[in-house]
Amino acid sequence: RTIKPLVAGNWKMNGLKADLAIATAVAKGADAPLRQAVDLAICPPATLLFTLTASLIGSRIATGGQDCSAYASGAYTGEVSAPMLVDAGATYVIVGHSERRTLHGESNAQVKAKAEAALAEGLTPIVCVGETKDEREAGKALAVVKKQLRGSVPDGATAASLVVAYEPVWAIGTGLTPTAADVAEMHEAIRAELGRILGKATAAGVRLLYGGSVKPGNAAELMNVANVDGALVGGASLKAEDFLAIARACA
Ligand code: G2H
Repeated sequence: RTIKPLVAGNWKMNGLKADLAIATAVAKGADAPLRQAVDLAICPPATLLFTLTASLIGSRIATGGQDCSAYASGAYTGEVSAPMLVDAGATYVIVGHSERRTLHGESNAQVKAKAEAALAEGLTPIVCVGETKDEREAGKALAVVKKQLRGSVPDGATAASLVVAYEPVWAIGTGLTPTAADVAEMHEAIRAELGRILGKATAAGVRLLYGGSVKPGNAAELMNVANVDGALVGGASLKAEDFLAIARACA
């Protein structure tokens, strides 16, 4: 591998104080060789971010938010801003997850504005893209994802300050995954499209994560696909052992 992989856990709307123990168990299980080979991050709900980050000091495991506002502060009830995530200790923030795009109607332009708000604060946005089942069956998967990239990749991103996650909507939380060949085709297309948007040299270093039903049982196959530089893990990140097994599959 020329790019150090990133395995990020997306806890989604799961996690109470008692679940801080999951992060502690991940930190305990992530030995030095694993941490040297793979960057690890946990994205808990915002309520746990400060405490969870503090509990990981010294572990070199990063944390992230699951979303951020496009605005830094102001009258936006219920929103969490990028400066707030930084203040709570975050390094990353997921933007444009399909659950935000679908359940909250977020457009590419909004996702881009959020990613730019993150970059402005020194946070690394994890920009999510992915096609629906209907779009894949209609043969439109590549076109849909390229359009999402053109609309939502932030201006001014560098290789180190941007992560892109390919999450086919039909694979999220369903136990279904694309074939290795489909992932390879998509990730190659994403790298090429990023090259057109950001320039080839930058695109070559951007980490491209696969997400959608990554489990210990399928991680090795998915993580060995060309242009897959890690994973965005939902359900399996709520079990320390499973999350660590997926990280080891990237090492
Ligand atoms: C996709 C993924 C994490 P899961 O949403 O972002 O979730 O691994 O549960 O499919």
